[in-house]
Amino acid sequence: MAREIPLASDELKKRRRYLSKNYLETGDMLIVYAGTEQRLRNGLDNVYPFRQDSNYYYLTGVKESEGLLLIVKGPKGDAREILFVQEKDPDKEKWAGYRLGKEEASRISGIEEVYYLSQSDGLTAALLNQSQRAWIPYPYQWSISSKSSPVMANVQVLRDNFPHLRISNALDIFKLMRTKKSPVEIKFLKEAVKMTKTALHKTWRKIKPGMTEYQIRALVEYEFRRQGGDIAFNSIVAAGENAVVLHYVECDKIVQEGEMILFDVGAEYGLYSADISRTIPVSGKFTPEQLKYYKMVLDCNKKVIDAAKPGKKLGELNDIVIETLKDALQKDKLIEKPEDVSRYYYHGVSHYLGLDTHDLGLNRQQPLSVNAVITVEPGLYIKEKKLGIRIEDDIVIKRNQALNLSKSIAKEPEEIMTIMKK
Ligand SMILES: [Mn+2]
Repeated sequence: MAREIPLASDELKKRRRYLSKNYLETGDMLIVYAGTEQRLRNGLDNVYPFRQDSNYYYLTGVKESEGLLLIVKGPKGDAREILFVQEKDPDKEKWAGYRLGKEEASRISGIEEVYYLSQSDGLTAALLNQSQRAWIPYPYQWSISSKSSPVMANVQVLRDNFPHLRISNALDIFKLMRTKKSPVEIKFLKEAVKMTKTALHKTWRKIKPGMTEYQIRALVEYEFRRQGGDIAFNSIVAAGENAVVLHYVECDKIVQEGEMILFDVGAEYGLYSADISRTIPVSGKFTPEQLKYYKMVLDCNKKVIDAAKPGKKLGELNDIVIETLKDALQKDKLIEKPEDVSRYYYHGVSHYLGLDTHDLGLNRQQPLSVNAVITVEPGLYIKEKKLGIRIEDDIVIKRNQALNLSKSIAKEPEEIMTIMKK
């Protein structure tokens, strides 16, 4: 990741200070783990790819497996920040890679009190004994069967060993903070979107009938990596009727002349995710029927971007799509009753975007705030016509109007046809 600019420790300090000042009370302690520990595949020595926990990264800027962040709010309103990281170990580093060590982790995060993990149990227990409340992020939705997850195991350890503690879900804090993006975060998102644009436009020029979906996906992902980016989520390249499956990932079909291909892909840059959908004709030309439905979706996409302002709710934005499609599809005679629109459009139009593709954020009935970043992704899925269309942009909510980060990724039919001709 040669191109990645590290987060400035000033910004990280500001985030931690804001969090402890606004959300922690005296006697509170925040606990954030670096992520799920490196997990072995089938008990052998091959591990699953590690992804830093977004909240840990958001507060520390540290990219390394294991590790633990504690913030303890003291009696005078002061906040003690402690970071534990993996011990330097020249032998292990020869096999599994470089470890930051205390000095480097301190320099990146701006946290002065950094220790090795071997010291974490004793100090953490002592601090928990003095605290009244522990804030720890854990999934909102979990069932009995997900109790085996490492995060829930940690929550259970807290409950069993420190029964005096009140345990609160720190996601309630992170969702408020992470909803509003800073200029640095928007810069990262812009870069991720730019990489995605290059990947899509370059790939479209190479598409020919007879290729497979996975070959086309490989071209997109090659471009992400060539530019120093990563793959933010399982890329969707779905031709013909595969495009009506929202999270289609098999990608094993041969694409045919006359079909459309739906791309829902995103590069990740500095752990920030782009999320872009475009739908293009395999042969480089739309049929009149494809164009008719494509324009309905494009109309929805533009109406929602125009309407996206501070104070609007995601639920209201989705209503715009439903109303627009109800009218259009009734005129088209594809549906008789307005409520039948749900046969052809069956997801929400927006979600928050950031360190996670489906980012933490406020719920659908809470108003949008300035500097929130959301997707706008209306779709139309007509299985009987073997046609699925989605057009998705990534936008920043500004004071008066939305800033469309993906404005320059072609979505007008003429623009798409021009790119594909080259
Ligand atoms: Mn999306």
